[in-house]
Amino acid sequence: MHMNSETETKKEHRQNEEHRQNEEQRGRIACVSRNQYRILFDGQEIPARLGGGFYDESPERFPVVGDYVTFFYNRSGDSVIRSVCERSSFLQRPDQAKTGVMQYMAANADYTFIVTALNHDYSYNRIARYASVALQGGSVPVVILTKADLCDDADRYVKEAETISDKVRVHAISALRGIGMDALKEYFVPGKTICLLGSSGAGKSTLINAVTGEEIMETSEVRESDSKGRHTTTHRQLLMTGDGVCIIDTPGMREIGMAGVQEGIEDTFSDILELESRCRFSDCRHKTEPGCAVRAAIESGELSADRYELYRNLGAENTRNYAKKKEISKWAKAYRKASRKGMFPD
Ligand SMILES: Nc1nc2c(ncn2[C@@H]2O[C@H](COP(=O)(O)OP(=O)(O)OP(=O)(O)O)[C@@H](O)[C@H]2O)c(=O)[nH]1
Ligand SMILES: [Mg+2]
Repeated sequence: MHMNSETETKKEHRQNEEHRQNEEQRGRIACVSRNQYRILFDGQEIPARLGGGFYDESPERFPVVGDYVTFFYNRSGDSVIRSVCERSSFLQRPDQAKTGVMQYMAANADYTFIVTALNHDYSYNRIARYASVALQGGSVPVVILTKADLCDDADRYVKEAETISDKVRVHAISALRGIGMDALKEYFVPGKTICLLGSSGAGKSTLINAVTGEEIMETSEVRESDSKGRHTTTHRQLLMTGDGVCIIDTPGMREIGMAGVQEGIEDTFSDILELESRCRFSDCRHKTEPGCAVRAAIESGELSADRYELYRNLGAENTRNYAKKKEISKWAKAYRKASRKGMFPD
């Protein structure tokens, strides 16, 4: 009797599995390594690869970590990804080789934590860059100043970082000493996704371990002399906590270039845009024109000259990279077209 019911359960399980295999399923990309994907599905990670439908797609249509995808489930091997669902946000940056090609970092992050340590790592300029990328991508930027236990003057940095943009909120924490962690609870809400970006050694993985209460991610010491990290996290990884919060850990970035982020920059520096709109002449270059609201604001101290210069520089960098990207995508399109026609041997 006992044996029988066990066999029945097994049979039922097998039938369920078969049923699931033949149906299209929905899951979420947990990590990507070259053309190997891992999908978070039914509480576990399963291996997957792209279906043939992606052959003609442009690179930004390929799945990235955080993407919701539909796929054909394969219990005993690679599942096959059919399509990428519409993204609510998309974080991207130009590649470090400065070829104008974009690197697609993460999709569907509700919040982007801009993680910066309160040591040599802290940079007003870099935080403004990350904020522009997050806003451009449709994700809410939150600045997390880590290692507050090592800094005598954390409040001064919080105040300064708050002047970067009225779109960013700033928190100083110490994941190791448990300082300021309560303030982060409002972001770690079931169903929400948080992506952590920042330099190597800033404390991204340490923060994840502190929040989850487990040593999920590997961490390692920074170099004494300049507080630089050792690139401990080597790939982007989506994790789901027991209460259903998704966290994306990423490898530390050396720099974050500006490309395709004009609106993000304008959003970050929306106060400057507002000033520009108040100039007497609509084509004011804010140099010698009379009735220039930007110059007046700098003279009165309402706008810092450094911040205005940063806004101009980021915009100029973005325009340069945009021209390069356009040129490259023209070539890439021509190449794809030619290879479809069989003009290139395999
Ligand atoms: N004192 C102090 N040290 C911290 C804090 N947070 C992280 N650290 C230390 O900083 C070092 C680097 O932390 P990680 O979490 O590995 O940094 P990461 O940002 O994940 O670095 P990558 O994976 O290389 O991008 C470790 O030795 C941590 O213990 C903190 O709040 N206070
Ligand atoms: Mg890490």
